[in-house]
Amino acid sequence: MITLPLFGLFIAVASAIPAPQAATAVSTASAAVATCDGNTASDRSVWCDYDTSTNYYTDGPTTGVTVEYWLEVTNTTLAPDGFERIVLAVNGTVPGPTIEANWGDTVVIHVTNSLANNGTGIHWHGVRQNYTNMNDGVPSITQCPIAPGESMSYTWKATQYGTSWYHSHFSLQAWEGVYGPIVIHGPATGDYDDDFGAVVLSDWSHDTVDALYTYAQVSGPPLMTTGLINGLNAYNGSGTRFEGTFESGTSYLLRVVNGAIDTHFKFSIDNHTMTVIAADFVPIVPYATDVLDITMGQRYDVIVTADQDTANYWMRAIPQSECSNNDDSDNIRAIIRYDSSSTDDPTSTAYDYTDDCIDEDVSDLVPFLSQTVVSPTGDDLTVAVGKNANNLFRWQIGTDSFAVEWADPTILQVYNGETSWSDEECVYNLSTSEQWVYWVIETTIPVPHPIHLHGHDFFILASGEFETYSDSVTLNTDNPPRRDVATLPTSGYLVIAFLTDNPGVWLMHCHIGWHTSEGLALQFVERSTEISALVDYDTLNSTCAAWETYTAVSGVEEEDSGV
Ligand SMILES: *[C@@H]1O[C@H](CO)[C@@H](O)[C@H](O)[C@H]1NC(C)=O
Ligand SMILES: *[C@@H]1O[C@H](CO)[C@@H](O)[C@H](O)[C@H]1NC(C)=O
Ligand SMILES: *[C@@H]1O[C@H](CO)[C@@H](O)[C@H](O)[C@H]1NC(C)=O
Ligand SMILES: *[C@@H]1O[C@H](CO)[C@@H](O)[C@H](O)[C@H]1NC(C)=O
Ligand SMILES: *[C@@H]1O[C@H](CO)[C@@H](O)[C@H](O)[C@H]1NC(C)=O
Ligand SMILES: *[C@@H]1O[C@H](CO)[C@@H](O)[C@H](O)[C@H]1NC(C)=O
Ligand SMILES: *[C@@H]1O[C@H](CO)[C@@H](O)[C@H](O)[C@H]1NC(C)=O
Ligand SMILES: *[C@@H]1O[C@H](CO)[C@@H](O)[C@H](O)[C@H]1NC(C)=O
Ligand SMILES: [Cu+2]
Repeated sequence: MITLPLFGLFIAVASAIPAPQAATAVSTASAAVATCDGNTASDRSVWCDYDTSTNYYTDGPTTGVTVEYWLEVTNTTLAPDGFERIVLAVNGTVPGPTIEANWGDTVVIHVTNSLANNGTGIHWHGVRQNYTNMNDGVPSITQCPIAPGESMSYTWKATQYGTSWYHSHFSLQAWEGVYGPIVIHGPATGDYDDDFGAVVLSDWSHDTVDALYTYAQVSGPPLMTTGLINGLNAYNGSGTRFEGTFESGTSYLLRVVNGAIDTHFKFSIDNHTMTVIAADFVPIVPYATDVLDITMGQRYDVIVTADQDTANYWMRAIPQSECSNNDDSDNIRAIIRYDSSSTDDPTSTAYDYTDDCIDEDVSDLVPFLSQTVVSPTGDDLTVAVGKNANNLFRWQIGTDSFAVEWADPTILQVYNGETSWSDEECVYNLSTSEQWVYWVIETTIPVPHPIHLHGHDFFILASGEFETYSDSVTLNTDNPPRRDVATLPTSGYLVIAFLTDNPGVWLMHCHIGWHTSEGLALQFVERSTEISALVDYDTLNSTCAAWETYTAVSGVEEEDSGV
């Protein structure tokens, strides 16, 4: 049992917050709310001595509390949608246990790889890893893969608050089931009564993604069988849907995460309007919507009030056919019940929507904490696709398709004084500190890509669909939307900027699993001269040594980009 001490008030999480949803059972959500002095249902903006106006990039609480988790990656058999298959899972469930902490806590997570035939490495998606680059969990970049039978501990401070997820960054393993929610309790820009907890959306196939990768490389994205909400769905007459209970009159904070390999969802709850209060780890000025666009890797915190008739309602995650390929699009559903004793299926009707794959409108995503981008300098990066010598799809962003070695992480190379890089390592050297950097990311290909940046939130200066970037495009530098995943629109452009305030080796990549594996990534070495001092060499060295020992025996081959 983990205890989560709250500024002098100690509560046992296990009794206050329900266990993560097991993939075999129906779960009803409704979590206790963690609060700090001043934080009440009628004013969620306050958090002890801090509040939603605190500049969390430079300031924030230090609780002195360490929350510790032990996670085990295993090979098991589950039937998330009623169909049994091999899955790789964290602690035997999909999603794995929720990592919970308070803003300002130190989080320590011990990860054990109990798989026989894969390495692993867990990335804490969106977590800034402020001066803790080695804990970013990316094999080939910040560590060697954790070999079978081995463990590695990750330590980071929760300098942000809100919702995210952790997932394996080894090969396609995340989408075999190695993921789970992250909840960092803190203030909020909208008021709510209860914390509903995470609502993790994913796509799902009856074949493993490792098996589908061959097809993906030859023919493009495979058709997915269905999708899951919090690891559950009913498919073809079997399986059980996720269920949640609403008490009439109560307002709930739902923490929506898109953990899919290749699906842009529109998320909605029939008859209910959502108030959106955070985009990724960035609190925003609240706005209302009935249907929410959420692409891979993105999160939205939304408040939903149980203000409708006592009935059952569908919660829906609808793959958008413009960019997603799913055989069960109308059936990726969960149930919200006002009367928890009811067992009837809802009869509610979906909101209308237009099938497309664009982000929520930038005019709605206004960060509550205003920040300005000053005199950025940068580069133009083109996203393109081709076939390699073996006639397999390879994507690129910038000059080359990304390919790096599991056994030779960049951070170790920097530690060892390396300063020259091969083309396919796609290294950008950002040596100046506290400088605004921008990248114009462009594509002429009619496929949108969710672009994810490690180690920073980025600022969205401009974007356009079916448009070519030119110097006449106006860049919005005055409190533009800020987050860690944004869509490079279909045949369009995305201009992002970020501040070099976090020394380390960081990845920027497309969050479509197939594309990451096929090379749509780059890395940047930020303030390289400061990196060695941040490295825990013993951990890096022993993880790599164990990986070398494993590969010498298993002969495992790297058939992807290495991330
Ligand atoms: C990030 O780390 C640096 C260096 O340790 C520290 O000065 C800064 O206060 C940290 N930022 C936050 C928000 O904790
Ligand atoms: C996960 O499983 C490990 C044992 O494999 C156990 O020690 C740990 O408490 C579990 N963690 C959670 C959060 O359930
Ligand atoms: C999981 O177990 C299956 C069946 O035993 C095996 O074929 C597969 O290689 C295992 N996967 C990993 C990653 O260990
Ligand atoms: C991981 O294990 C799966 C079997 O579960 C296998 O198909 C796949 O090739 C392995 N991947 C790597 C990179 O070892
Ligand atoms: C659906 O279930 C029926 C009856 O059990 C079975 O015959 C059929 O193969 C299943 N279809 C799919 C697509 O799984
Ligand atoms: C949901 O909204 C529709 C359209 O406004 C309405 O016809 C229906 O009665 C509502 N359902 C319930 C259960 O209130
Ligand atoms: C990055 O560029 C700076 C300035 O030219 C140089 O001192 C440093 O060694 C370079 N770092 C890497 C890792 O290439
Ligand atoms: C680990 O450290 C030892 C001793 O310094 C060194 O011989 C070995 O090459 C290192 N291994 C790796 C993988 O860096
Ligand atoms: Cu992509």
